[in-house]
Amino acid sequence: RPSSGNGDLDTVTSVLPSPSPSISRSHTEHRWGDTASYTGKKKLQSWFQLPNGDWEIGKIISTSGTESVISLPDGKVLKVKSESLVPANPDILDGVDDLMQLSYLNEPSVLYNLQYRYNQDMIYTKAGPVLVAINPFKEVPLYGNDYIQAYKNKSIESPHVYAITDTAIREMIRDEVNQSIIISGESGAGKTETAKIAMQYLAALGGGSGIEYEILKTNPILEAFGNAKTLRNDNSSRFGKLIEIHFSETGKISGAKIQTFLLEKSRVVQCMEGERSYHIFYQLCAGAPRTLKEKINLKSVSEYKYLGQSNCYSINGVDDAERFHVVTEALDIVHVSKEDQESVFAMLAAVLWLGNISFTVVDNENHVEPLTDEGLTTVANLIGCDVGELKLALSTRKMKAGNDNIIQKLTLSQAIDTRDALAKSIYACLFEWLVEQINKSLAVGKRRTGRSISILDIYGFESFERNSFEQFCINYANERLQQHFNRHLFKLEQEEYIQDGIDWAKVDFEDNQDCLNLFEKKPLGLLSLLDEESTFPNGTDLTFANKLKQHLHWNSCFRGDRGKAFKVCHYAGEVIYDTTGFLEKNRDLLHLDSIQLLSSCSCHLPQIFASTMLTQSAKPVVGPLYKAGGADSQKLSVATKFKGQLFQLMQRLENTSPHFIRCIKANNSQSPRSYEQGLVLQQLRCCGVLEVVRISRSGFPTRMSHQKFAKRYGFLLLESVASQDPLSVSVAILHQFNILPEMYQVGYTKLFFRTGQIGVLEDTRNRTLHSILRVQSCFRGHQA
Ligand code: AD9
Ligand code: MG
Repeated sequence: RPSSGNGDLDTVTSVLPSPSPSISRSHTEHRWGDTASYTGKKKLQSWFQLPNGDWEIGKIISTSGTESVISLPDGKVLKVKSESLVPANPDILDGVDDLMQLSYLNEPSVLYNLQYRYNQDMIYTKAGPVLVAINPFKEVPLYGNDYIQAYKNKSIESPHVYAITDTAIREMIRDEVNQSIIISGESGAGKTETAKIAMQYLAALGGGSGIEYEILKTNPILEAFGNAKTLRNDNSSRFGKLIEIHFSETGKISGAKIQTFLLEKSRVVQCMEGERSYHIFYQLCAGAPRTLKEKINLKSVSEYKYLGQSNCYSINGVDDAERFHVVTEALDIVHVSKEDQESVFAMLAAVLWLGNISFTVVDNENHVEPLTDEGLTTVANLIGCDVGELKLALSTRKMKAGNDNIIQKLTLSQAIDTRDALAKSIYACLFEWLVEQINKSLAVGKRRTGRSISILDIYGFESFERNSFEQFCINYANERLQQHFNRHLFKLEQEEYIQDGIDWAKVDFEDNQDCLNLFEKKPLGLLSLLDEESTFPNGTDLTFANKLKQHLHWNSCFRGDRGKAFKVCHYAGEVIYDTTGFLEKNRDLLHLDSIQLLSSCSCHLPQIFASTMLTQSAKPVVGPLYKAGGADSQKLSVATKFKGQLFQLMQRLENTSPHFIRCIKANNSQSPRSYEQGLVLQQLRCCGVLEVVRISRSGFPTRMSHQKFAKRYGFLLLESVASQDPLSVSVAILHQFNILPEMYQVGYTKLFFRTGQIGVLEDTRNRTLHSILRVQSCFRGHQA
């Protein structure tokens, strides 16, 4: 290993090309390997791609024509196309803790660096301003009080969630600006765990009043009600969450507020083979004491149709009964009374029993009625309504025809939809109500003079084989967040340029505004057209898809696809959406009859739910107002409501200083060892880490102070310069090497270079130093 001089002679002997150790220490300076000028240089380490897409490192032995011969670490020798080679970094840069320190900032180098660290349990790495966290899928010894203290005292500097959270606290206090920590990544990448780790740090530093304990206890509650086992993650959050933690002027936590987004309701009535519904159902069935069980007529999980359809009741290593106790304790701590808790459990039991209600045909037009059995009577009992009323609500619908009110009987599929819609609504309202209770308990005092740190744990970009309405909403949200991310980085860069008097106009940044326009433009955008079609009584998924194809070709991010499908070119890649179910999911109808049923119940939660549902409508609905088809057309569509929430969220985030954490999973098997390059690469792309790299490349990413530049390359000058000040020397060097004027800018203190420009200088420098060295050793040999 070279000693850390300033690129003096003694440093060049062991590594080529020699990165100046001072370069590798500054996070703003790097260069992007220029493939064209690089290929063919002998003995350099280089990446080449295997047929399976993985990258392998080798040394170039020789180059002839368009081909190069390279040797692999295992001794094998291979002939490859020179143009396919990508420069590798010198060994000295193995495992640097900020990707921006890499001399060559290309994909394989980024992948390798992350893997190198991951193999040693260094799961956190910086990419400039962004923290990359790779899910270890095992316990790593990086957390707890000792670490918290060490980060607090700054006795550890390696990248960590603690470090980024510490920065947020300091900046909040120093600049008096609210902060946000924005966590994103694929399902199972570690967002929720990361959010908890950040909360832990905040609680440790800002604790004292006791409220921090309450804040931490919201996690088991929200996870019980909003998380479920999926094929990707045993504890998958099925909602997005923003928690805003408030601090007093003295830097102590004074309260918090939670906002949730887009809970996946459909899971309550339906889930895939091998997945589960929300944890709380299983926890309740396993852990409820006998008296409670009797009171709410609770059976074991296998007796409930909603839970039985996916053939999965338990999670490896998880004791649902024990978790139930953790949840009830947490509910106590956030001041949900025992009485309210019992009401909550009664609602859960009602949802489960709703799923067991079955129907029987009552006439020759296939109209149905619910069977009066244990399911029906238990539900009526639990929500506090008359059995007859419940029966009616599940088998008929009041309609208005002209001036008359008529009663329409339901067919089996209509009745099942009505029943399931009721179950989903009860659950979703229950979830919202709980969040509201938690917020009441955590409420910040009226004199809210301090500042806040918000943590956003939200579903990352999703692209599956089949993408539906959920992916549509999630990816739209990510598109918005990506813009926020880009603009923030852009701003950071801008500030640095302006500070150094650099002509900012020469920097070209891409934006994803086109894609956002595709979603948001009125009246011809994806969301408007979806809402319009959702209100048409005769609208179907197919007519919706056709309308998109007819009206949206103005936007380059839109592509029609076969049948009911369409494609969107997102920043993270192209996604094909299948419109099947879009209209229904967007309308998310709950018939007025069901709302009226709930408001007539004697129990207080159903009444609260009914009034929430009514106030969430755009206009209050009274009586059987709706059109043929029974749609309560005044209700806000799901997409519109989501857009509103998202705008609110963005507005809040705009007023904060953001910190970004990108979670990555190294494999799809939740295993602690394997590192799949392709999978990691795709995520780096989707979560914008490669975008950070791209953004820094698109400006003048390499920066060096006048002094450093003059010192490093000054000895290469062929003619002496009249004035020896660093700026004059620097300019003379630039001229001698014919660096084109558009390739660099001279700032007040620094020189700014386009990607790869410094490579030429570095190569010449290395060659020159090498020959000097050879001459010296020759000379020494001579002397000896
Ligand atoms: V989802 O989009 O909500 O489905 P997340 O939230 O990204 O997803 P989560 O935080 O739930 O993923 O992490 C998944 C699992 O990875 C956890 O249950 C842990 O078993 C594991 N994990 C994640 N981060 C860590 C960590 N820092 N240390 C140890 C971890 N294990
Ligand atoms: Mg999660």
